[in-house]
Amino acid sequence: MKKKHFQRLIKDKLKGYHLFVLSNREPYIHNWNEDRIECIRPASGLTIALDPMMRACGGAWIAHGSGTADRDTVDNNQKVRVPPEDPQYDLKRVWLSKEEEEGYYYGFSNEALWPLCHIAYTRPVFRLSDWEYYKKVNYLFAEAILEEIGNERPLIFIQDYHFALLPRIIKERRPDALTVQFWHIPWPNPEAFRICPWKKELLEGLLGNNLLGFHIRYHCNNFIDTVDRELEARPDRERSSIVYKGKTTYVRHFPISIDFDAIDESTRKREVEEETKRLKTKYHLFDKIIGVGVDRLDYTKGIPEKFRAIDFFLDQNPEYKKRFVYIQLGAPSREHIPSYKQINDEIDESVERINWKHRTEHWSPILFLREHIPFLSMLAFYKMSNFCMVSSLHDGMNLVAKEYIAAKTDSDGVLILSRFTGASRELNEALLVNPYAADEFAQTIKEAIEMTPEEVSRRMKKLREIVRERNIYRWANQILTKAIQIS
Ligand code: GDG
Repeated sequence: MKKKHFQRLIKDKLKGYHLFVLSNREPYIHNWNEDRIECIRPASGLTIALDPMMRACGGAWIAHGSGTADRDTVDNNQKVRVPPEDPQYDLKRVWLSKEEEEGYYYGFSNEALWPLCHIAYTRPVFRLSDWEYYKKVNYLFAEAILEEIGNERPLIFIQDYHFALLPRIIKERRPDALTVQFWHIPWPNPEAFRICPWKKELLEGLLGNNLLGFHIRYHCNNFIDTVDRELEARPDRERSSIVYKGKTTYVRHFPISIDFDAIDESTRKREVEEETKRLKTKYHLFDKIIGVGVDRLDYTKGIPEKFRAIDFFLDQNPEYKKRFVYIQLGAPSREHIPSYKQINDEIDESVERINWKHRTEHWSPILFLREHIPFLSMLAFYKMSNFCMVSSLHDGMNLVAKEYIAAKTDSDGVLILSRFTGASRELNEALLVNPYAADEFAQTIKEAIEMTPEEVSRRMKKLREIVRERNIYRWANQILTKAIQIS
């Protein structure tokens, strides 16, 4: 679906509704840089995905104001028009104290719910104080929205696991609100979920939604099974819905995607070509077989597993020494949570060990760049690479896999993709791997490198057709269309 087509369609469908998007992370952050204010776009799948939809529809996006200059850029209603270069919608900021942010965001959202929903063998931490802050912040965000609701019927599109309680709070005050929530991470099976001490409150909160979306059918089924186990509710598996206290919540899957055309066009720019040359010179990459990976530094992304596979690959195929470089881009994330410190240490340790083991005087196999790199440089890395590795141990969707495909304008790259990502359900022409199985993973790296150019091109062309067609506009259109249909 083309952006323009989507804009026309959705404007028409949303007549009579006032659209609100709600997420923890802002789509635009204002920061002080010495005596100048600069605006950045953060590295998060969901903000990158939803900004194009808001640009198309207008309305208000409500999010936590986290930038050092955020307070200096809002009006009296805590709002600023964005995008800065071409304002098209309101960003309303909610302010949190350090304690609130610590308890709600780092604590309950990311030390309890994140590991609870991802089966990556990191234990969730359930602290009563974090839970209290989570409840409080859900109320704060609900207030911020309720202040904005006017006479038009509100359509509130809630993002993610930070706001499981919010739909019920809104519904108590505004029963006419149409609430839709998209859960960007997996939903685990009932056995995994049952350990949460506040499981009933979370489920009741989510059942305040008219429509609840997940990336894949499997997560919908897990959610319905969990509700069936924990609450006196009536699940209807045929219609994929749940009736609880007389109200119906529809549960549907909507695989999220990217703005294919925007990435495709950006990658064709001369700046990206120039950046490719600059990076190849800087890191001595001419004449090398190049692998690339882009991840937030998170224990669910399977980064040490990639390094282990490279170690195996070089042990088994020493003829590739000096001819091959794997570049891992890692944007720092949630750094002061202990499990994240641990994964960062583990990554450093394994890069050091594997590079030491295989290195020669002028060559090391892994180039690890721990930084948030500019978008165009990321495209340049994609463009120059022979293959990309996405090795998540568990991932709702994974947008990097789709971005890589969109950036491969010459169809000259292979995608190696973990079977445990939502993306693997759609991207059949990728080489699918189990990241835990280092030997199989190493074999797959070899297969990617040795694949004939014809086969590389055949696979990538098919992948590009899939992602071009199933893009972010189709995703947004499908969710909003469904919401309006059931309202
Ligand atoms: C969650 C779910 C789901 C990363 N490093 C840099 C950078 N990035 C960008 C990527 C991509 C995004 O961040 C990461 O998105 P993912 O989808 O891969 O992963 P999560 O952040 O875990 O997202 C996930 C997603 O929500 C959407 O529903 O797919 O399953 O976990 O867009 O490009 N961007 C730049 N520099 C970096 O260094 N510019």
